[in-house]
Amino acid sequence: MKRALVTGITGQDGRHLADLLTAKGYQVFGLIRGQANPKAEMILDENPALELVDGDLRDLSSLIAAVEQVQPDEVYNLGAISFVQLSFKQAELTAEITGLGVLRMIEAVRIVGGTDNNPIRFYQASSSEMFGKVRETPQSETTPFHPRSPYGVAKVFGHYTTLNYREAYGIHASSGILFNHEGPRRGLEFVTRKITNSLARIKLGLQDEISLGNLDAARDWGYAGDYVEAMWMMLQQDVPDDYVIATGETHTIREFLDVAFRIAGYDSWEPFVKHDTRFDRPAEVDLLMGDASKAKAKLGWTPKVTFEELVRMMYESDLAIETAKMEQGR
Ligand code: NAP
Ligand code: G4F
Repeated sequence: MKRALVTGITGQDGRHLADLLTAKGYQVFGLIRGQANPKAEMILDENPALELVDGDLRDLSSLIAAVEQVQPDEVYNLGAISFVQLSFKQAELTAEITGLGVLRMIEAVRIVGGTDNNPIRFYQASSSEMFGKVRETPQSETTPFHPRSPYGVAKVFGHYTTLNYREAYGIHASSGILFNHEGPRRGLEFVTRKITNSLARIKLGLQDEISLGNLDAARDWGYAGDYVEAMWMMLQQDVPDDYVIATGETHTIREFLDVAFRIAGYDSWEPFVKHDTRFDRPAEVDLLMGDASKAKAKLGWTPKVTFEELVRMMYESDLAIETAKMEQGR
């Protein structure tokens, strides 16, 4: 039975990856931080086969202890402050966790190492935010980086740290440059889930409007369940490498609103959306669109869920959640 250690286990991707690896017969260990992390119960209910191990990406000795305890075949480093807007307000903490956290996690892998004939394989959750003010469209593995947020800057550090440990120490370390991926488990702070959840509440008469920032930014949005498969595929390759994972399609926030409100049975979203400058960013990433042809050729990976299917899945899930809450009087 293969053993995997996943950081960021309580996050959207950690939960999808735990399900995928468990279904593949892995024993999955999730790194959990804090004294009594409120999300621990929820993820254990969701996946009872999961085991939790204490640790924090700010604390190297806790990471070494976790790797020693688990003796993993594969480590997936998904833990981060992942909300770009928060990274502008807490830049130092973002550098500490999203940036230096990668160095600590891969250093723990280097120190513990695994056995000579079974060295630990490492996956780093890199991001399309690294492309920032994009130099070309679509963006591929060879597109230069120009990050536009403390989060993007920290991810560039983590990305090059992964590459450096691969070259310097021969670690089987791969980096997935993932474009935005969403789904019903997406945090409510991100724009897609904020829209589908607010829309469900509008439909049920619980809310009147949605306050949003820049509606003109365009993103390459895929489904998180498809994207965690690519993470696993990268670690099954003989040779570690970096891969862009994306759908190759881009849509603005306006287009997301068009599709979501149409699915919910409205002719127009304009009467329900108001602009709130609190959601504008000091520097914006205007357009992301990925070229995942390397992942298709080498990993055999392609996305399955379409943009419309994704929006529908998220809206229907939020409608069911909000209806259940309403019926329970919450
Ligand atoms: P997410 O839902 O925000 O989850 C972040 C996870 O990081 C949570 O489990 C959180 O744990 C954990 N974490 C935060 N600080 C930590 C610390 N000090 N020590 C250990 N763990 C810590 O993010 P996601 O959407 O699943 O994304 C997973 C990874 O992929 C992140 O690195 C993100 O930056 C990257 N990424 C995401 C996307 C995307 O579109 N989703 C695209 C490209 C890259 P708590 O619950 O305890 O806070
Ligand atoms: O949903 P977002 O917050 O995602 P963003 O900034 O693209 O970052 C996500 O994807 C990255 C991959 O490219 C990940 F690395 C990162 O961890 C995260 O998962 O914002 C998307 C767009 C932005 O242009 C933002 O300005 O939506 C715009 N937006 C407009 N109004 C808003 C809002 N974003 C949020 N969160 N909330 C708003 O009210």
